[in-house]
Amino acid sequence: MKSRRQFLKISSLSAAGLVFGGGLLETFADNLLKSNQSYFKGPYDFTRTPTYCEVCFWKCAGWVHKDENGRIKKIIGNDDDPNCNGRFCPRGTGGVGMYFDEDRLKTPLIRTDERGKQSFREATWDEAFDYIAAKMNKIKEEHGPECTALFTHGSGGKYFGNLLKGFGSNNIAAPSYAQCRGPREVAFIATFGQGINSPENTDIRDTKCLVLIGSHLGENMHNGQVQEMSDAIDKGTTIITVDPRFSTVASKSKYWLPIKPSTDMALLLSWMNVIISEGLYDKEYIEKYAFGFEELKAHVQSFTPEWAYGITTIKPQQIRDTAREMAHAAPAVIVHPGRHVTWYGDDTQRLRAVAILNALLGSWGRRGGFYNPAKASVPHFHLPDFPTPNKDWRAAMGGKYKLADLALASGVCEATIPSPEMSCSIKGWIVNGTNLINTLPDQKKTIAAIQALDLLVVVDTMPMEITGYADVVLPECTYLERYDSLRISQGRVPSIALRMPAVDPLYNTKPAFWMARELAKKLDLLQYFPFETIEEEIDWELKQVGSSLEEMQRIGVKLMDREVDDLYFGEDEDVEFYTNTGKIELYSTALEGEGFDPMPVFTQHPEPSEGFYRLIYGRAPMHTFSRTANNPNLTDLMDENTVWVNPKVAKEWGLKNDQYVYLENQDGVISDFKIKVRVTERIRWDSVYMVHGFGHADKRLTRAFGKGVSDTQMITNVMLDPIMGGTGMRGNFVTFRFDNKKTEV
Ligand SMILES: Nc1nc2c(c(=O)[nH]1)N[C@H]1C(S)=C(S)[C@@H](COP(=O)(O)OP(=O)(O)OC[C@H]3O[C@@H](n4cnc5c(=O)[nH]c(N)nc54)[C@H](O)[C@@H]3O)O[C@H]1N2
Ligand SMILES: Nc1nc2c(c(=O)[nH]1)N[C@H]1C(S)=C(S)[C@@H](COP(=O)(O)OP(=O)(O)OC[C@H]3O[C@@H](n4cnc5c(=O)[nH]c(N)nc54)[C@H](O)[C@@H]3O)O[C@H]1N2
Ligand code: SF4
Ligand SMILES: [Mo]
Repeated sequence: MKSRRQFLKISSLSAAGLVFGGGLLETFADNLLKSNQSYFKGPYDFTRTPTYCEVCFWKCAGWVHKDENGRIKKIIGNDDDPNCNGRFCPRGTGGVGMYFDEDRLKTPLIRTDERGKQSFREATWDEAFDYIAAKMNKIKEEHGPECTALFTHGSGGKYFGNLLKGFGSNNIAAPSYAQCRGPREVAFIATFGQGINSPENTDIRDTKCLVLIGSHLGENMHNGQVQEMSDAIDKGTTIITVDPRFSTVASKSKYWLPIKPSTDMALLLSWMNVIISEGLYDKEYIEKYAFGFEELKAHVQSFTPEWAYGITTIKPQQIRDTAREMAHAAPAVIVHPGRHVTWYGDDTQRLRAVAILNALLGSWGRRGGFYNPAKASVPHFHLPDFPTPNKDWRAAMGGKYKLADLALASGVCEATIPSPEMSCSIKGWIVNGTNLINTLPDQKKTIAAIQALDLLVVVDTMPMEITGYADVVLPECTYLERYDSLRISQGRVPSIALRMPAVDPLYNTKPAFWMARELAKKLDLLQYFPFETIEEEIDWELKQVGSSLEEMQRIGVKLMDREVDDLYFGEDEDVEFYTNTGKIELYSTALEGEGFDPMPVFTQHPEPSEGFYRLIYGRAPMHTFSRTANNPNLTDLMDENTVWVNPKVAKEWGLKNDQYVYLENQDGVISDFKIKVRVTERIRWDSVYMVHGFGHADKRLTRAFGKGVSDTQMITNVMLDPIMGGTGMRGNFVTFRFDNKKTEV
């Protein structure tokens, strides 16, 4: 294997061998200008360039530092950035590994054998774009432009999005909705008329009581929240953790409620029962702002802690104590809405229960509860109108899921599989920055959709599983080698952050902006790309808000003023909520209007049968999904996942710590690879736990291939949320095997 030092020699930057500073600065800038047409405006300190992190979607802003030879040394947080306060998490610090990873995609590829076989030939960019444009035009002629779709997660989405919209389709979806936070957004919009979004508007900094229901902050390393939580813990804030697993944060909590998985709704309803029956709710707040209190009161009357005990296994006294603890802290209390909430199919209703509980405690709009976030309004250059598509994914799905406020990645996938009910199924996908094979549950379905396509284009930095199915692979340079659209985050203070290249792209890789624009040329859509370079576009945008590219290159992050001083509700303020009634809807008229329960009800979910255990999953602090699975810096810290098994279960099966086993799920799917057993009291006996993002099946990922088990492979039962189409993934059960031979039937 090449050492990193040797590897770096290929970079034109270090090949230039320049020592910069002083008089050499301009030569250096000239060189950069020639080599990648960067739009640098000097003079400034080239040893430190601004970026925002692409390792997860918290998008912390930081500085990339280089040594005197122009080699990347480290990334550190930008002190002015509210998302990170100058500190990166371990993944962000290890992000440079994405640049150094010698398994990266290096040049455009065109498939030579059937999909999934991973056989490609190298191609020029021009050939690749010609191929794509010809196929897209053919789809347009034969089926209409709306039979194309974009899946995207991460920065380049804006440009591929404009390309697709200009082409005539608005099937644009991200797995961060129907596989992640979708139910939360729909539930909070139904209740408060406003979603949570990202970064979450939880006022953890000033909270007195933080309730985490399956949200595993600390392992979920979303930076700002984790920092605020750890400060809060130091200040003695009460933490209540509800988790079938003794998570890292459970160990810092005053109360750990090891709930029986899938029964959270019962706990939430009984908390409401205690808070209402003991008169602990915020009467003034409810009186002034809420709609449907009497209905809710009647609805939860029978959901006593004794009732919930039988379902959740949480003792009635603990339910009462924790409810009182929350009420005592109110309104500086947060019943945290979580983020990855697609669990059991009734997720929108569970998150409605979370929202209602917050309303009863009066925490929405209050200090230490949920603040009102602000976002910088940065004008975009006015583009010509996009053509109106004849239909979209929703129409293809028969108009279901009216309350979903964004497209469903799983819905677009579904609309690709030809079926008699569908007049046109989707024929072409562009997939940017999302490894759909490991991201969408029910891999068989994802692959069936892919096999029905006329065109699959994948834009990625790594040879992830999804690239193995592509007709054309377009290698993007990493975030350290490119500009991207500005980061415009919501927060207490509106902020913008710049990402610019710290170094030239290695190999024959290019940024998304360039790819989308080159494709636009081939498709005659250049009117949607009025700027020749992204630098010009960013500079134009920045100038509309009194900044410039040159300023942002120097400072990286700019804080703006809030337009109105409305972080919290004022004393006795009249507030109108964006709901049908203009009130906080404890009783949801929107859900009722669509034929759903206006107040959350408890549903009993299937339990594992004898010898099977519920598969639950989560995050490790040093990895982000499969994004980091092959990152040399982070695999050094953790290179495989383990399966957590309760000692009682281990004894029954004769399992020992560190022993490798295969898993088999309820549908007879056996894991491709084996996984190490971790025997621990920290998991309930009815469940097993693993970290998502491992068990990679693409051999081109030399560090990640075959390491651990992919939870996605085991998730074949999808519990669909009838309200918004979220894909509940925790209704899968696994058992242990000592080989992976398929039993003959
Ligand atoms: N089984 C299971 N499924 C899940 C989850 C789970 O916990 N378990 N979690 C769900 C959640 S919460 C979410 S948000 C989604 C996330 O789903 P995804 O966003 O699809 O996550 P990844 O699998 O990391 O895929 C990211 C892809 O982007 C590529 N990439 C990284 N950097 C760049 C870049 O700069 N440019 C380009 N073009 N590509 C890049 C990576 O190589 C990788 O192929 O998954 C959901 N699906
Ligand atoms: N390090 C790191 N941090 C990340 C990410 C990452 O990949 N790596 N991804 C980010 C993203 S996109 C997201 S969406 C978030 C997701 O992070 P969160 O929203 O915090 O968590 P989840 O993945 O929903 O939940 C995981 C926890 O739920 C518990 N759990 C399982 N079943 C149940 C149940 O029935 N009831 C209850 N109460 N708990 C249960 C598990 O034991 C585990 O502790 O993390 C974000 N932060
Ligand atoms: S939380 Fe960590 S990985 Fe995510 S953007 Fe921030 S530094 Fe990067
Ligand atoms: Mo997510």
